[in-house]
Amino acid sequence: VPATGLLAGLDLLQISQSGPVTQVRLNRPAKRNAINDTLVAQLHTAFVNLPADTRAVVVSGAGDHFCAGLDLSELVERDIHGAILHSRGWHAAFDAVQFGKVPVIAVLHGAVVGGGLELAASCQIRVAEDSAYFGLPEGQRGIFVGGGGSVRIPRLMGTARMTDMMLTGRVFDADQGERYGVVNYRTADGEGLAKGIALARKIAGNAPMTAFAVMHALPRIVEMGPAEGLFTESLMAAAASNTPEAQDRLRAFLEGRAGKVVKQS
Ligand code: 1HE
Repeated sequence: VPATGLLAGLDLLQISQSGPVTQVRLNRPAKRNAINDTLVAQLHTAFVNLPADTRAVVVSGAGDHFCAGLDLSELVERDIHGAILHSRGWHAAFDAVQFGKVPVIAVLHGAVVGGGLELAASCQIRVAEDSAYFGLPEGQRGIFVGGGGSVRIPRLMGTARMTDMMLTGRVFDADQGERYGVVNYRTADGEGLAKGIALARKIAGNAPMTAFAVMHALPRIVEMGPAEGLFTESLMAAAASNTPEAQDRLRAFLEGRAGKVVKQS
């Protein structure tokens, strides 16, 4: 069903809900979903105002490309202070994606470049169709990443690969994206959304507290020293296992009512 209220008023996004899964589609295909000030603000608004019963989000792009990155027509005429504030606005929006209420799956096709790759890197899981390709044309445009790319992208593909992309304009295809840690799942063209929704439904079937811990505790723990990380892990584990849902799930397994772990092809 289409979104209502505040979310329905976001004209550069197409937001719809199917049970626990909310879909957020960048909807500016004539400009290849380039992210202008309005779109970044609408992404921020959408992610802090997700419907209360949403348990997972799927982000995708309308048209032939996921996202062409920053809207270059808006880059002109910003002084240094304005440029810092602009970048900080992207940080706030993409933080709302990464550290919001529920996990986010990006479904990628066509160009996933510049700020589009920064948005994809803010999501917890990335699905790429055959057509997807990854670039950081900031180098060619005479600018630098400003949407969190220097923090998030090296954590996926490594600093050396990102440096190469930015210095030489190297573009990676979907297979390289998978090999280099950017892409979790690969599909044929036209099948990414179904895969993303299936994954979102799996996530929605798990305990929300576990999903929250994975989203919020894990990326922070990996940045900590080992002693702080282990201590934080213990606190998070204690909180997660003391929820009624965890107790129910543990009992269900012990009574033979829950699925076993099975090998997947
Ligand atoms: C745009 C943008 C854009 C398309 N800003 N208008 N990003 C880039 O450097 C990527 C620039 N875009 C491209 O390389 C290509 O457009 C694509 C490979 C993404 C798609 O190619 P194609 O042939 O399908 O489309 P097109 O004909 O190039 O573009 C269609 C229209 O979208 C055209 O406008 P029109 O009015 O002439 O129809 C393009 O001008 C427009 N368009 N991309 C503005 N990016 C927080 S810092 C982040 C820094 C960055 O992201 S830098 C990377 C910017």
